[in-house]
Amino acid sequence: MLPQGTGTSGTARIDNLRQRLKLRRGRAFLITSLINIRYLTGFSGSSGYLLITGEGCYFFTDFRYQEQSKAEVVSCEIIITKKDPVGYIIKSIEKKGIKHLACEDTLSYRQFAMFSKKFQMTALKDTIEKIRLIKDEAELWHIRRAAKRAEDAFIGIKPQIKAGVTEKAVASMLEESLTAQGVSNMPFKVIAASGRHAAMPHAKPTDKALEGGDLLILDWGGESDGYYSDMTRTFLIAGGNDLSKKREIYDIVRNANREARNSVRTGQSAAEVDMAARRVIADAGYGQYFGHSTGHGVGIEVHELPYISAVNRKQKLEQNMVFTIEPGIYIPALGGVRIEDMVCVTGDSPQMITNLSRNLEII
Ligand SMILES: [Mn+2]
Repeated sequence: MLPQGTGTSGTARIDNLRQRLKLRRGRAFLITSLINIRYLTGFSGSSGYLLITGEGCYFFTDFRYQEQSKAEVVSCEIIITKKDPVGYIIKSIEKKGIKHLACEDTLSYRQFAMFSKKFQMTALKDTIEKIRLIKDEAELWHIRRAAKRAEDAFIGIKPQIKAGVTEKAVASMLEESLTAQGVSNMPFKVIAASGRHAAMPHAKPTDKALEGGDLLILDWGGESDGYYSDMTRTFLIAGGNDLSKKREIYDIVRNANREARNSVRTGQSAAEVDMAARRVIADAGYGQYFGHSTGHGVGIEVHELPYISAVNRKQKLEQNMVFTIEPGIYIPALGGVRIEDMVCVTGDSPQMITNLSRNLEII
């Protein structure tokens, strides 16, 4: 199923990390984020610590994961901890002659305090997250498959979305359809927001039935082997009258989405992509109704680097970064529109990961 020779091995990722860290004797990096541990080693369990030294790589877990870690963890020595894993790990790190220990800045304060008693500590921010920014071919393959599953899941239930059906029913149909497509772990609960609820970017589905003239925002994601996708489409429910403002904001958001996608190229800043979308909406007079940033990275987390926001001037886009473009306009009482796509940065124009039509559909 996977393309061959794609460089997805944990060895390559750990080597890459070690090169960046330039660990000297007596120094090590302790990784505690399970998501980063999964990225580096393949371990998918719920308890583990990863220690990288200049020479070696050590994965600590407890007896529950003895067999699983043997099957999953590549290129690390596996150490099964006894009771009190942190105490055990501290002793083991001391034995290696480590004096300076770097940790991730997400380490809990309680554990930070325990390690601080024995080691000189440094907290590192986003070290592995920055490596995760650039997707390799195997990762892109899974992200594309996740998006395909999400689109197929939607196409399967689309005929059943119509006036009279509740938001909750739409959301649960789509979730069942995602499961049927092979999605085993949804990135988030499906958002189905209609009518005035569509003015809330992250509304929870309710018992409200879809009514003629409602804008319906559907935001959903797929998954493939731990990699996620994320997309949003907005529909108009057939019926109702005086739809001119709804059509107007739809066209503006669609133009903003297109302008932002057209601005994606290697070397461009994330802030410029945000501005490309924001300019269209502000020029049309709706700037105050677009209160969130334009996008976010997607991979083994559904929200990860890079953040496509106006403040992210220093983040330059590079080949094989994957993120969303999701401008929106939300007007209290009227409703809202969001059109969210996923792109992969490629040279001067991005490759689209999501492909469902962006034309206004009346259903
Ligand atoms: Mn999103």
